[in-house]
Amino acid sequence: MTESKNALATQCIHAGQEPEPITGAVMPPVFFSSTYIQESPGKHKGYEYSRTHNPTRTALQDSLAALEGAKHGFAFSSGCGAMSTLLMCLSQGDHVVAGDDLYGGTRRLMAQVFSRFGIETTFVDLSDVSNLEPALQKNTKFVWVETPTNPMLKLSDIKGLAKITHAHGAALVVDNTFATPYLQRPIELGADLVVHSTTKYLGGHSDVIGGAVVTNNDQWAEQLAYLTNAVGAVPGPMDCFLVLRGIKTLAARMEAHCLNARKIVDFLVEHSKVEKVIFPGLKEHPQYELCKQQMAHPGGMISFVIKGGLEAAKRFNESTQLFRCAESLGGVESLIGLPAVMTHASVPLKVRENLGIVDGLIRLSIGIEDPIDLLKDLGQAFER
Ligand code: P1T
Repeated sequence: MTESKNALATQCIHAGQEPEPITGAVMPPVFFSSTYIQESPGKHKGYEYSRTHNPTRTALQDSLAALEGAKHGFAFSSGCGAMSTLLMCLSQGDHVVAGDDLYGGTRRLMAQVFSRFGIETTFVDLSDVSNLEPALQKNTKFVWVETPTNPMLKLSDIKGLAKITHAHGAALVVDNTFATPYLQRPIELGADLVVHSTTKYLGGHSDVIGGAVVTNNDQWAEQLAYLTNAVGAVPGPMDCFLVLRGIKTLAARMEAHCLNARKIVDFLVEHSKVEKVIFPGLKEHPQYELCKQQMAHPGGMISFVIKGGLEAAKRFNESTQLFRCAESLGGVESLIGLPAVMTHASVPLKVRENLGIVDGLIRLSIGIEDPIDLLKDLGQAFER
């Protein structure tokens, strides 16, 4: 028998999702119980209280860990809840080096919230590995990147960063939300911890908010288990079920997102009203070669700069019909947004300007509709 070509597609459907032992239910049941009977005080079946453990959450955590090739998975109530809990593994006086282009809420968490507790973050462009060493301090505990980044789609060399991070005795955290384990497996490349907003491609249908952290490292897992319970940013069982259901079709959806994105990129690069297209699968992209090595496909996200600045960009966002103007990404439906005004409004203007998050920058999350309809929609919006 030949080897399977797409083992991950199978894992998406089966990993962590064993039939329920009592009834044989093929889908993991949604266990709404907040508490579990104890035969005698302290004697139970592994579940005592749903903040600590819940069987539907266990199924999701096992699935997420398997997909990322990790031993341990932890699910949270949102991507921000996952990141907050992970940052709480640090202590006052610890330091983080983070990529300079991050989801606005991630930067806000580090720069505005954790800084108040004495955890400082230095933001540097980690698409260039040589920028890491000078930013490291004696007290650096985490090196934290998104790759691809939100919204500039910069890539970081995970292997290269892991080497330097580990030589320094720190841990590499990779936010794999944009790529998903279907396109990129950071743990195999040396990352210690992988973060997700499961709200996005993993959930896949824009109907749930969730987050996750996975790791192969037993010590980090122990801390995360402790903090999951101590902090309590846990998802409800129905949310876990929705993410699990989304994961089942991840492979099929990602293939469609990627195919559609490629067609839309080809259209945009030719369009006279487009100043610049940012997509890691374009030869002009600074990390085009890295993309080919590190990712199975460049993904389903595209950023582009429209000619005419803020007014043109706003009008374009108002003019699309299939592309809904909304925050978020990674759902089956195509979304359009203006990072400077929406997802990255909390990033200081100077920082935005330095990063290239200009007023005319438009971010597209390419859905799985018929690509012809998506192209027609963009075409008519340009006409307007
Ligand atoms: O929204 P939440 O589930 O809390 O996840 C936060 C988050 C973390 N990491 C990345 C890379 C993200 O893009 C996000 C959330 N991003 C959006 C809502 C957005 O529209 O970009």
